[in-house]
Amino acid sequence: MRDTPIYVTRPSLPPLGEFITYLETIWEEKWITNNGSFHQLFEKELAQYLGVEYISVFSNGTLALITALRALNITGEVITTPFSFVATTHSLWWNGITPVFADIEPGYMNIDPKKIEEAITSKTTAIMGVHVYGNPCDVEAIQKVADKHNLKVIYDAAHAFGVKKNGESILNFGDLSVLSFHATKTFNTIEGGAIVCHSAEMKHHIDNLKNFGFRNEITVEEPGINAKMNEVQAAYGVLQLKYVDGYIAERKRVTESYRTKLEGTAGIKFLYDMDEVTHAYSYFPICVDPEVYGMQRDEIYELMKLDGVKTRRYFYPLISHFNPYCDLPSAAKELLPVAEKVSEQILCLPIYPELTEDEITYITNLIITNAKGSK
Ligand code: T4K
Repeated sequence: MRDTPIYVTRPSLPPLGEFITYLETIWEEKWITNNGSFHQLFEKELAQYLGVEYISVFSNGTLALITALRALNITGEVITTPFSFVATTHSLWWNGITPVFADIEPGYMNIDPKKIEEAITSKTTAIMGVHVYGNPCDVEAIQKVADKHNLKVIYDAAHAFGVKKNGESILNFGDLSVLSFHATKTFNTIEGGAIVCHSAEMKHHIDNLKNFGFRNEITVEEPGINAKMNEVQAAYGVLQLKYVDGYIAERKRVTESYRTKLEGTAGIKFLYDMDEVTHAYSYFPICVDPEVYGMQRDEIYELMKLDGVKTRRYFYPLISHFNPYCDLPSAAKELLPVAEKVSEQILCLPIYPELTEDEITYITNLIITNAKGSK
């Protein structure tokens, strides 16, 4: 048992001294929220870094998801994945939309475009996919289904900061994409999020929505919300952009080290690589096949916890098992066999830039020595 636990993640913090300099500027300007200068600078630099044209930053990813649906006026039913963080489906609920769960494909654990088509009814207005662990959904196939049935496409891209496919930002697909900058993410602003859109008009609309719906001092255009990012978060974000490439490089190191050390362990599977994808290495998920590994995922999870390694079962239980959603017809287990199985086998190992090679060896040894057939 270790003296200090190894958590599934630790936030990447920018140098404190530099951050204090930024804070001093905010203190001098006495402009601490409501589209201040750091907010404006952050949006500009973020758009450049991500390779997108229009971005609106938010106080967190969940409010950004809720606002994205509102911005597109989505109603009725939306087809989505049960294999995600619960905020994905909650954002539908908060808009009075009925979630319709479709199963995932086993390779990347993202929503299966074939299952989307089967779930379409006369009430369907949109598809909400999630780039789980930053692995892109099959965006081309999803767009094809959407075009055929005249549906909007929203991507929950909470895990997909900086992810590119064939050199193109994954955030440029679909009608809107939503990021999270929560403390646990590859890129964080403590709490935070953003919506990526494709026109100046839409950005203007989203900017108004996150500011109570005000168009100007005396005109409220629509019922908006307060989801603005404050200046302290935005300044922190501007600073983080200077360091994020380093964070990603270290996460890549951790990923490669895990792969090398765990390669060939019976019953442990990695997610497939996508050759054409530039990753953000947000998570390091493995699948534990109990028949081959000789132990259930939950057993190895508990054993590792006892040894001070706090892995997480993202995403278990499935969203479709949670109280608000379990009675929906689409939540029936027999309709979601792949998601049900994956959710029983998935285990996310610790990943963050400061994770040392010794710690990685400690973690992988726990997995290897508990495997069936090892001494
Ligand atoms: N869509 C998707 C697909 C998402 O994954 C998320 C968020 C969202 C939407 C919503 O975006 P936000 O509204 O959050 O911006 C965490 C995060 O709270 C959540 O942001 C994230 N997904 C989800 C996957 O994970 P928990 O309940 O697992 O977090 P927690 O507090 O247990 O933290 C995990 C580990 O991180 C801890 O064991 C220790 C470490 N940690 C955490 C914090 C907050 C630290 O070392 N320091 C810290 O300050 O949900």
